[in-house]
Amino acid sequence: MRLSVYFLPTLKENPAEAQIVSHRLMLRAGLVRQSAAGIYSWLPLGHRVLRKIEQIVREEQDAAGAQEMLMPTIQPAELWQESGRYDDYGKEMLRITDRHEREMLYGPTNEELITAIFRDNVKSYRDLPKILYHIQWKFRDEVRPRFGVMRGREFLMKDSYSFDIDYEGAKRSYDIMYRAYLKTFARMGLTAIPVRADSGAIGGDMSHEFQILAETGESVVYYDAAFEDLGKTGEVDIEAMRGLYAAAEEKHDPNAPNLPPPERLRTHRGIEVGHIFYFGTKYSTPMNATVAGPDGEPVVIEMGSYGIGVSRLVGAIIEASHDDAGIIWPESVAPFKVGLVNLKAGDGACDAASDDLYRVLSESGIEVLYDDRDERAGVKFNTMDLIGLPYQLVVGPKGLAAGHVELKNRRTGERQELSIESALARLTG
Ligand code: P5A
Repeated sequence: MRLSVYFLPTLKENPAEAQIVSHRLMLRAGLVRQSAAGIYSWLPLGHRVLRKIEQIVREEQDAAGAQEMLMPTIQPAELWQESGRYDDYGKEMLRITDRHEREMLYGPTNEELITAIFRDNVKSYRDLPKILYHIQWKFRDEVRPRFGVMRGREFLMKDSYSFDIDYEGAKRSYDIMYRAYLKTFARMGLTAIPVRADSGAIGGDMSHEFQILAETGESVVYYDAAFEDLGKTGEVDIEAMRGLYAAAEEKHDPNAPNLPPPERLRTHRGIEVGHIFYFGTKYSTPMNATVAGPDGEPVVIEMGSYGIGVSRLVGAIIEASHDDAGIIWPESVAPFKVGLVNLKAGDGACDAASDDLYRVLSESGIEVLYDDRDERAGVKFNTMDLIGLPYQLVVGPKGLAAGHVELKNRRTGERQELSIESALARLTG
């Protein structure tokens, strides 16, 4: 993509309305624009990141055996009256009346709808277990939408739902999602700590939140310092994690048997990027979702639900990975891998070399954002640092005359002078 034609409205100044660094950077780097309180448009650069995150989530759900589908954003009120949550959900639910005076709502979550679909279409225990998921916009009329996409009113969620014949099966499904979540977040360069949590409005007996440590997090978590070491290895040792103490503030128990000694007990603020629930028959009983068991008798199905805040993750990743100059994208979610900077647009040699690099890299399947604008070098470097692409490939007249280009690693700041061939090999290898 050539920057001269790309829609990338960056801001020099910090927007006054943004209180936390990720929100400031998302506005400054031209990722999003607010359309109403807690409701955002995703501009091309932000949209690319959102889609990358979504794709990692999708691949790990598919690998775990979950099946993707797509439910609508608008749901009928009747389903929520069946489960009993229509009144409970209160003002957070955006209620809509259609032209026939039917009560509808913009879905804040999908337990009711998926339970109805399951009930109407699955008749035998032989069809279990199943895990279904979709990635769809949700609406929650939060009292205090804030921190940009972190606590929005409209937000993108991946929500999965598991269906099993008994508790053992449901526990297995829960563990499958628990593992898939750790892998998912690790692929985004995040260490997520699974903490025991309250199940709130979703309900149920067992629940874990996946928390990213960050000063700006809205939650407080208690955890064993050993989690920090597990994160550092880059490998996720799930068995080791399961035994370690980690709890949300409201679940913190100073008498828990696996509580670490005081010097290893940490407390920190966290951002909740995922939340999983086992709630048994909370929805299947009132909604009468049963299948025929082995003896032909109806059995009420056991369920769980599993959410990931896809749009929140964009903000959470920036909170975890930035410096004073801007965003530092982990390669797996970066909108482009390389920012190609032509330091002297209009100069015959620089244009020819840059155009050539752009073509060769693009043909090798590398995503390149090519700054071919007629701007000062300082402006170009600032833009690149702000938008945080993993590599910057800089083509300037002096270097070219000496036969080299410069490759900068955004994370380490390391710069190397390389021949064009070596730079290409480095980026495509
Ligand atoms: C689990 C899937 C549920 O809704 N039902 C379906 C269950 N869980 S949850 O914890 O309420 O939400 C799941 C994840 O969605 C993100 N999230 C939000 N992101 C941005 N703005 C919001 N207002 C918001 N509310 C929830 C979180 O990442 C949460 O873990």
